[in-house]
Amino acid sequence: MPHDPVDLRSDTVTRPTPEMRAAIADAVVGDDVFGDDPTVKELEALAAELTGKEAGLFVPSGSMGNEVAILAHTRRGDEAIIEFDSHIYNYETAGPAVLSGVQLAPIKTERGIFSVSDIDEAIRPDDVHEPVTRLVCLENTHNRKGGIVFPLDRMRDIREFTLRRGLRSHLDGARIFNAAVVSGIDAREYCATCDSVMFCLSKGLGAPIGSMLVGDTEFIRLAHRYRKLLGGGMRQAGIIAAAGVYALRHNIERLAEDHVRARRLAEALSRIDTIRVDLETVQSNIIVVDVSESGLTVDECILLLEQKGVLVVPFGRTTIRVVTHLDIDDDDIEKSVSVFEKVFAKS
Ligand code: TLP
Repeated sequence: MPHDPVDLRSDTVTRPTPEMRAAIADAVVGDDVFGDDPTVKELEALAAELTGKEAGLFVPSGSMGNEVAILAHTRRGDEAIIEFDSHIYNYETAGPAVLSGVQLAPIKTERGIFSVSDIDEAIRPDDVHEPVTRLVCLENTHNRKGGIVFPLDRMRDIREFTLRRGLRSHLDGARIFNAAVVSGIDAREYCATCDSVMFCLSKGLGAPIGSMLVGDTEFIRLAHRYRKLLGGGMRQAGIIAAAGVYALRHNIERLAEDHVRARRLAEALSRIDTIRVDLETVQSNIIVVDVSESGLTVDECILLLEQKGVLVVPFGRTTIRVVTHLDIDDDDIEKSVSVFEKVFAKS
């Protein structure tokens, strides 16, 4: 019998554990569009509490959470300042342009962390020819930059600046609990630096479906309307919210295990001569591997790794991404190291 492959494509691939499935089976449900689902309400209250915000909204996906936030913060013709390699700019199928009529002003950075002066330079003057700068979006941890943590003091500086300049701010915190666990800083501290935060239940936290949007009561009231507009009003959603409640109660602290395994794997990969890993960026559960010196294309690398039982994804023209998560154990790390060593051995 061939073994299951080691699936390092994303932390989205986790499957609910028997305990989480039991929580799903026992969920008390109602029609959430009527506001009747107690489990959804419990999840929204718990998300608000853990992020230090007034209110929460359960959304089907992280992308919908980000797009609902942009709809709620902006008007057509506005501009939002954002990092060049961010998820919103690269992977949400031009959602801000299509849904909000908002233009993005991307800032290029080396490691995903921009500064107050970067924002200052990107702000538009009050000129009839130009869009109105309305919103700043941050991402923490930063996916394409290898799971790097946006430092809290930098986020606080940005908060002080955006408030002073009358700008709104949104945090794509799909993996904000990874950032909190890496740094030992309460997620509330990070979330206090932005008006709204989206975080995912369906990534490292191990739930099958769903993300949360949190912010003040007025923002969430508006977001609720936009979620409905996008078709995100769900009925007996307590079935999936129960997995989210379980994830928030049981799976936050254990993210540290994913980080230790990612670090171990990254260090082993960095010792292979034909590939490159920037160990500085390996702070959480994501590793970006540069294969440009391997003599193989990204597609060839992926195929060879897959044939030997390790799944990864392409992540640019010369890089692949490797992600640790709840379903990856120490044996999987050992197996992955030996497969990478074979595939990338100098011929
Ligand atoms: N990221 C996915 C892919 O879409 C790339 C992944 O495998 O990492 N923000 C960030 C920072 C994300 O990484 C993702 C998903 C999202 C938002 C969107 O979440 P979903 O997939 O639930 O829409």
